[in-house]
Amino acid sequence: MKKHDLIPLILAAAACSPAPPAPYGTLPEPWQVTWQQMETNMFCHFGPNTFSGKEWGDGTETEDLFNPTDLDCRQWAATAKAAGFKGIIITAKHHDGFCLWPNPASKHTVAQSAWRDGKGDVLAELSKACREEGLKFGVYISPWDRNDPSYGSDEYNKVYVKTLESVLGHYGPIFEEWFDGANGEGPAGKKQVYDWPLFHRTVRNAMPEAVMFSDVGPGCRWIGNERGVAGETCWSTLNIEGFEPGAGAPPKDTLSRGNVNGKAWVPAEADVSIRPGWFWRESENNRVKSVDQLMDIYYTSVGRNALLLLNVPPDDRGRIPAADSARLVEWRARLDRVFATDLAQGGRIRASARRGRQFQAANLLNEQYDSYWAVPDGDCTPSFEIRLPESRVFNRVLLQEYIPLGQRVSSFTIEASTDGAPWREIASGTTIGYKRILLTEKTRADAIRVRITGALACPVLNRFGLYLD
Ligand code: FUL
Repeated sequence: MKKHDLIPLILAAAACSPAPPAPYGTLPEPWQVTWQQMETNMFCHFGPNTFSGKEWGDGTETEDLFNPTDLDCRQWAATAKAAGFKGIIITAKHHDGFCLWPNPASKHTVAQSAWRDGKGDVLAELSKACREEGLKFGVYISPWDRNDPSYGSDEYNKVYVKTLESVLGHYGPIFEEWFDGANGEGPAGKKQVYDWPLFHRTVRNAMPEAVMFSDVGPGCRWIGNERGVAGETCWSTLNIEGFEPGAGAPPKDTLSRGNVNGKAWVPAEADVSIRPGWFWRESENNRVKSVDQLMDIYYTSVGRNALLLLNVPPDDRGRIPAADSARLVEWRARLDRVFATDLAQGGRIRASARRGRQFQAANLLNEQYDSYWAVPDGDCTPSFEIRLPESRVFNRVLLQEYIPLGQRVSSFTIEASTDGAPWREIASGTTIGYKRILLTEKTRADAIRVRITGALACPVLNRFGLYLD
C-alpha cells in the first residue's frame, strides 16, 4: 500500500475513535486541581500566643513578647517534607494583629520588637526554606484585628488591603491565602464590615493562581469543623451567592457536604491541629495526637474528597518540638506502608460498557492522572469487575473521579466474591470526587465489583485500588 493510500484509513480511524465525555456542570480551575493534588499540607500557628499560652490574643500584647530564642524555619520545612506535606501555611497575622513580617501598614510587627533588633522577618525565612525543600508557601492573614486602631471603620479595609499587598508578591508564589471567618470587635469596640470583593480582587491581582480559603471560598471552603472530618457525602460544588465568611456562612452541615450541582467549584479543606490547641503551649507537649488518630483524620479528610491541613505549631524556641515531628514521620511511614502496595495490580478488569480503547477500564489501574475510564454518554449506572490473580486480603478501597470533567458520581456499591461465590456487598457510598477511600472489614477476595448506582452524567473515573491497613 502506498503512503497516500493510508491517509483515508487514518482519517476513518480517527472519525471512529470516540470523543472524551463532555465536561459536566461546574468545573474546577486548573489551579484548584493542582491544589487538591497536594492532598496534605502543614499549618503553622505561630505568634505572640506562642509566648502567652493564649489561643486568642487581645491585641494589647507588647511587640517584645514575640521572642523566639532559636527560630529555624528550615527545620519546619524539613519536618514538613519528611512528613510528606506539599506546602506550609503560616499565621502571618492572627487576630491579635501582630505581623510576623515588617508590614509597613502596621505598627505592631516584628520590626517594632526586640527580636533580632527589629530586623527579623519570619515570612522571608519560611518562604525561602519552603523553596529550598520544594514546598509551596501559603499565608493566613486574619481580617479580624484586635490591635489596629482603625478596625471598625472604612479605613481598616484599606489598611487590610495594604497588608495583603505587602505579603503577596514579596515572598515568591503564594499557593493559598487563608481568610479566617472569625470577626469580633477591635480595640475601638466595633466590628468591621469587610469589603470581601475588594479583598478578593487584591489577591487575584497580586497572585492570580492563589487559592483563596474561607467558609465560602472562592478557592476552597472550610469543612465546617476543626476535627478533620468531611461529610461522607462531599461535593466540591457549593452555592455561595448571598453568603459570606463567618456569621453569614451556610450551615456547617452544608459546608461539610457541599451542594449537589452547586454553582461554584469550592472544594473542601479540613483544618485540624495535631494538639488540642492551635498554638503551642508547654502543657500540651504530651497531648500530641497518636498515629491511629492521624490515620483516622486522613481517612475522614483526604479519604472523603477534602484536602487535609494539619496544624503543627512551632514552640517558643521557634522550632517544631521533637514529639510532634517524630509523630508526623511515623504517621507518614504508616501511610506509605499502606499505600505502597496496591493489591488490585495484576488484576484483569472488565466493564459493563465500552466507550472505546482510549477510555478502557484498565486505565483505572495506572497512575497517569489524565488516563481514565469512561462509558458512553447517558450511561449513568455502569459497573466494572476486577479478577485478581489469586485471592487477596484488603480493607481499604480507593476510587478517584477525574475532576477536570466535573464531579458526577452520587452513589455506588462495592462487592466482593471468592471462588465464584455470589457477590457480597462490602461497602457503599455516595460521592467520590477527587479521592474517596472506603474502609471495609478485612476482606479476602479474588474478584471485586464496583457498581455506580447514581451519577449526574456518565461517570469518569481515573483510579481504583485495594490496600491493607
Ligand atoms: C479559627 C481561629 O479563630 C482560630 O484561632 C484558628 O486560627 C483557626 C484555624 O481558625 O477561626
